Amino acid sequence: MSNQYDAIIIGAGISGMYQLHKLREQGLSVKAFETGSGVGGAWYWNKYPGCRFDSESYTYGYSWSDEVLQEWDYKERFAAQPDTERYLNFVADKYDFRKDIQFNTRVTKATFDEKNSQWEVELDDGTTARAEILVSASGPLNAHTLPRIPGIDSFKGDWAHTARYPKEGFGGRGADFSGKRVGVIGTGATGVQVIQEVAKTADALTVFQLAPEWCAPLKNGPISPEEMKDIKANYKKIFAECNETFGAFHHAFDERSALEVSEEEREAFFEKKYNEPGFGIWLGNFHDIMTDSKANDLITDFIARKIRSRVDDPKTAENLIPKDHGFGTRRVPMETKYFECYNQDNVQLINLKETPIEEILPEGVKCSDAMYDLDIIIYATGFDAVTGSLKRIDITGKDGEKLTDKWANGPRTLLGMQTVGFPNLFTLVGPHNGATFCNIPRCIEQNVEWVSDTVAYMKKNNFHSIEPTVAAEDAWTIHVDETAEGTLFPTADSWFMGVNLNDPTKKRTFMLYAGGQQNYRAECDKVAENAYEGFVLK
Ligand code: NA7
Repeated sequence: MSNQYDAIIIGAGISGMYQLHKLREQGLSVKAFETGSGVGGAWYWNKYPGCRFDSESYTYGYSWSDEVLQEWDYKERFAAQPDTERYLNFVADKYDFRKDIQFNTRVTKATFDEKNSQWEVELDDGTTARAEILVSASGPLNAHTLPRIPGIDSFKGDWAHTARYPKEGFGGRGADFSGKRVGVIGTGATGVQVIQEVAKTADALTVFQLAPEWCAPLKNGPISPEEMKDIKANYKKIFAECNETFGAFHHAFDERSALEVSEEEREAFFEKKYNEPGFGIWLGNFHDIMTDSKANDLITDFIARKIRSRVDDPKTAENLIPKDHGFGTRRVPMETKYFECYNQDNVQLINLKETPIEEILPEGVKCSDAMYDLDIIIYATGFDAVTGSLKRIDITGKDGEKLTDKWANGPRTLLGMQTVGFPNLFTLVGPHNGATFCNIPRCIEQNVEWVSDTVAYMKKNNFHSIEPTVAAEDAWTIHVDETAEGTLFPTADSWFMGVNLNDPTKKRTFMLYAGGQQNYRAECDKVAENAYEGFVLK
């Protein structure tokens, strides 16, 4: 059986839901297919203890619905996962999204039918569906990766990757780990959130750390009803301010160089930023900390001193200080008393660079020097970032070309929205896209609106196919790489750089657009204003 639509959307997270809304507004027949049983994407899947925003809550929601803005109250400056999942369900209910979403359904295959200029998707229930427009809204951090450790399946206790953590916790105990010996593998943004939560109740928590991160304080706190009232009156201004900054966060880089101010002034500024809520220490710092290695050395040294001052045992402190990359060149995990966890008797840190994991046994984790018996293992080992969720679908474009083959040496795109040979396929928050390094809903709205306007333009002008030119794709791909070279990001291995030690086939290449979301937005607008220059419309 084949179901015919004007557009098919893969995924019903923040981007999929808004894309559904915008295309439905145009009177198109639209269907979204979602693997999960509910809406929310990342906020549906990531139910691990301690999961919450690093973006200020009131900058994160959809800006397109005044009703939602006025009806939803945030209780915390950085909302926890259950609140965000509730919020996204509230929006889905209000706009009756569910009637056009088929849940519990994975898109396994997508094939372009050149003759009819249509995509046919195959679903894991054995059915197919067709549409002229195919929008992937499958998320940049969705395809989770487990470590390649011998014996991983032999563990007899409870275990989960953070992105598939059981909703009710192990044994229905939520975040109560009393009486349990817990191991956490991975210390990125997720691992840090998990560790500080598990440390509160576990009898014993063993952290298996491959590489420490430059974490900084989140400074979460409540939002009072009065503050919320004020926020509601100022949403327009808040979103406009976000849209003026590099990453669409409510933090803008300081125009001064870290090198031009006196030592006292610099130290006082770093201290102020360290004590402010959110990403200000990273994205509201001196503008050159991300582009000039001398400026970066100064903030790196400041954060190292902070870690030393917060961790009692000097050897543990040194193990928690990154030695191979500067502050901010990888994603900065935001923490709440994270470093103080290591001063507790129930928490121990294992430096896997010194004593690597050899295997996982039924009783726990065996490192080169010792065996750690465990009841629970939590894998916070990250994702096949940005391209992973696309790679897991067997996507075939013109002339039988596979997307995985085309991107075998790294993605090639125009604006991170489309790739040559795959007409009418739009990749929201895809590789090379300005939305991927961003306070994500702010940039998702830009992505979705651009795609919606493009589809409307096609309909109005009776075009049935859109695809980049090879020259425009080459130019954008080179621009993405050159823009990254102007920053310090390529100096570190990270998921920004496509590095994932659990997937050795992945090439080291910059996956995002580092030119700032304002510039990205301007580039997209310019293309549309110039009748989609760089694209072939037929
Ligand atoms: P990340 O940031 O990719 O972190 C994964 C962590 O897991 C990181 O510390 C890895 O060390 C570690 N890891 C990965 N594989 C292994 C193995 N095999 N053994 C031990 N440790 C391992 O994922 P997160 O979920 O924390 O965050 C992803 C994004 O979600 C984050 O940036 C936010 O934007 C939201 P490594 O770094 O590879 O040395």
